[in-house]
Amino acid sequence: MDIVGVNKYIFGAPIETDAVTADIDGSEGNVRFVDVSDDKTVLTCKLGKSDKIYGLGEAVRGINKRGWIYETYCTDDPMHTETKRSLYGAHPFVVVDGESVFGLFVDYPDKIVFDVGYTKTNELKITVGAPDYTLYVIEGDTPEEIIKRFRSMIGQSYIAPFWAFGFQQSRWSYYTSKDVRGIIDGYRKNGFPLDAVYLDIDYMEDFKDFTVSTERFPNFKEFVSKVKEENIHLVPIIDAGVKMEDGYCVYDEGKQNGYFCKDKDGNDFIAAVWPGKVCFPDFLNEEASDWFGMKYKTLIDLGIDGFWNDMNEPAIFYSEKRLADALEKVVSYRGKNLGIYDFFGLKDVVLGLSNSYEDYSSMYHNMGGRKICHNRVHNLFGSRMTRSASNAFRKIAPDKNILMFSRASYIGMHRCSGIWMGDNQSWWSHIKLNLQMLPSLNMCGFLYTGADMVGFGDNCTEELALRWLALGIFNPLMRNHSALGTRDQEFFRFENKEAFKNLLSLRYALIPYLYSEYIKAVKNDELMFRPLAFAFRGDKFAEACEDQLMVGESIMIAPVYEPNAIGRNVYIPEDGMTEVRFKSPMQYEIKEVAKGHRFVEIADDEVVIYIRKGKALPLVKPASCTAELDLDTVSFIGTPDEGFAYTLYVEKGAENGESIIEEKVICP
Ligand code: MIG
Repeated sequence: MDIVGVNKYIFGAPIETDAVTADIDGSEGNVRFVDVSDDKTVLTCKLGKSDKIYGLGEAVRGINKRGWIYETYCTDDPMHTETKRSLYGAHPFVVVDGESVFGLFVDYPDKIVFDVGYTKTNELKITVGAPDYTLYVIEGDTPEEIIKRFRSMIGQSYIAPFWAFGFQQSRWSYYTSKDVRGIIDGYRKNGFPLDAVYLDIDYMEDFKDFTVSTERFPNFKEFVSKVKEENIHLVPIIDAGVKMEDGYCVYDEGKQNGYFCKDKDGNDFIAAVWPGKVCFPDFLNEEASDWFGMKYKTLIDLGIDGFWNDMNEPAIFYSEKRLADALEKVVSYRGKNLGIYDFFGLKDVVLGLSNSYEDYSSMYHNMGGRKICHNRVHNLFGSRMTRSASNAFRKIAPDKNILMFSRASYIGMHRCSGIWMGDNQSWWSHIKLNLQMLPSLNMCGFLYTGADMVGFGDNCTEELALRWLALGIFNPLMRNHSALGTRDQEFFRFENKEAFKNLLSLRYALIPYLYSEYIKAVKNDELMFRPLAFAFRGDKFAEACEDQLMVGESIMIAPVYEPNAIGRNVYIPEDGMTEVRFKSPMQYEIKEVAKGHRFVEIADDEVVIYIRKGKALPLVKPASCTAELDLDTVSFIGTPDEGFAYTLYVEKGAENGESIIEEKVICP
């Protein structure tokens, strides 16, 4: 592929990551922005007072990333407070939008620090741990042009199966097939739509990957096919760690063939996660990776057609060695009169057991015969796990497009999988974080994504659930998921059933639009969720807007994300937008609105959206699942220009493991 406007600079001896698929000639040496004092500084660059920085994918804070310090480092951390520097995915791509406009992709699979006006308010500084990386400087007139160029460098984004645009219900955990049955009935009997139910770690036998508890899920194959007849897909979780247990075939095969990560002496590296002691498949080793991928066949043969890969940063509760050291240290405190610093020291010993840098430093990979310390390739681990599965799916079931999404990720993985936004909380601020992360992830190629709706950790309220749902219906991955021990939050459990049912039905009415806009974003290397700053360049209010989004070509959303609100301030960026106030897909009011700021009353059982002037929004008759959506029922709302035509994408089966997609042009 011919990519113009990209300059590639190779420093030292970078590790091959596969993030970039385009052939781009590289040169060694200095870049024009570079003003570096040492070889670990990728660059420093001055920022004008109003320059904006976009990108960084999965991260806390706003769409404009300015004013914080971020680290791209796959991290298992369920507390997504605004002071965190990294989350589960590592997406080292930024766009500087100011007097000069340019994009930067630092291809380097260990930690990179992006100091975006934190240490010095007027400076962007990027540093790496070792001077072995590839820097791409991407030119373009606008952020969107740069993003498009970047996306064309890294290859086309993953296309999820159509059914995965349906509503999906999850919880840690539905323990038995009876529990799952109860969830399906809860939705179906109340007339709520549903397409999938998730199986979290407790479906397994002792947390062993690719096993199913025969006690809790007897006749699993029959059960899967029974619920499939009701148009429900079951989506099991797969964890990165393989339980150490002689006689468990995945462990035995991995051990015999040397497929696990090693310690410095060449023995299998042993950590502890859910099953107790585990070994990690060496996903950086092609042969081991191919082997693990084919293991998904066990579940695919039972009728499973969707998976989520978890704990693949990889998350480590503790390692044998560190636990031994820690216990020794703890014992050393015995009998001491603990001063306050000793006391904190003691606490740190225990708190520091999980996900420790020392553990990652003592784990080794075999990359094409080279022994590579995990530290150097940390951010590739989860991506390679997921790629191993996706490569295998094509061999195992080429006639299906199997759903796949992962928790950890690096750029490049967007070609074979989606991601979810990890363990958020039932907090009001996390509705906004969900909104802000969507465009940032799109910039980095991740289009099939969504947050755990209504919040994973902590207890939600009915009001929070309704408000979150009003944004959730636009997430491509629309999944309600919650943590062990939290309040039940399946939508049929709440009091105002009618409201939940209406909002869920609205999602189904919107699916053909959302799916089509998603496919367009994939095919054209564009954003499905655009900041107003991109759509209305030069308008200072649009450029500062952090809580509204353009979704596809026709609409703008402005959800409520505060408790006890009667509505919110909305910025209307252009004249002639159509405000649509939905009570249900069938019941809505329309009015034309003029450019400017306005307070819009929005009740918690309503969704208000805005259709762009000259555009129209296709809606279909809602159904109880995606399989029953009838595209012949499309109708349009809005004020389409004369000659307006809408390009609809429709999935027609699968081939080579990918959806076959048909294009249909329809007119209002
Ligand atoms: O340590 O499998 O992000 O979605 O429910 C927690 C249990 C492990 C973390 C995942 C979450 C999942 C949970 N897992």
